Amino acid sequence: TAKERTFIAVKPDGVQRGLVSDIIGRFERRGYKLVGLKLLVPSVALAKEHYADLSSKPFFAGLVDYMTNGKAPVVGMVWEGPAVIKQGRVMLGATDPKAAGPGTIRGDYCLSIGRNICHGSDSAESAEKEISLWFGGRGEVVSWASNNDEWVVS
Ligand code: YYY
Ligand code: MG
Repeated sequence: TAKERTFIAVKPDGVQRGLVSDIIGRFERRGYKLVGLKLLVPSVALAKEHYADLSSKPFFAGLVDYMTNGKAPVVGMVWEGPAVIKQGRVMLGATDPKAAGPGTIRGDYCLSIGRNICHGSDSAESAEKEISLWFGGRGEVVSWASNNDEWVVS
């Protein structure tokens, strides 16, 4: 639906490399609406919960350290619009950047699965879980009417 929401994050390598504006810009220009935005070094508990499905994987400890060690923060976002969960994943590109096509964020800017610069929810269930995990506080996700709405969605 037009009100579908997803959680998109720029990971520490994306922040360190100065790719925040590009990644935000791609979603903005597509016509999606920014309804949540924050910069933070996530706690270990938050990162572990965010990646709970991967806790048995050999790369889990390294993944949590990379996200939480504070060498750079994470930019967490909530984007809203038609099919944004699926299209957000398409815009990110394949998890392994070596398989990501040109025109995708990962295909354009990175080379290694362990430094793939961005995150996007992979389903309605994970979007709901991740938005409430990263944006717990009252008013942190903002519903607003864009003047572009009638020109983007009909
Ligand atoms: O959702 P997505 O980020 O595309 O991939 P996931 O399978 O959920 O894995 C999360 C995260 O873990 C991935 O973005 C990089 C890292 N990772 C890794 O370092 N090595 C792997 N073999 C698989 C995933
Ligand atoms: Mg995932």
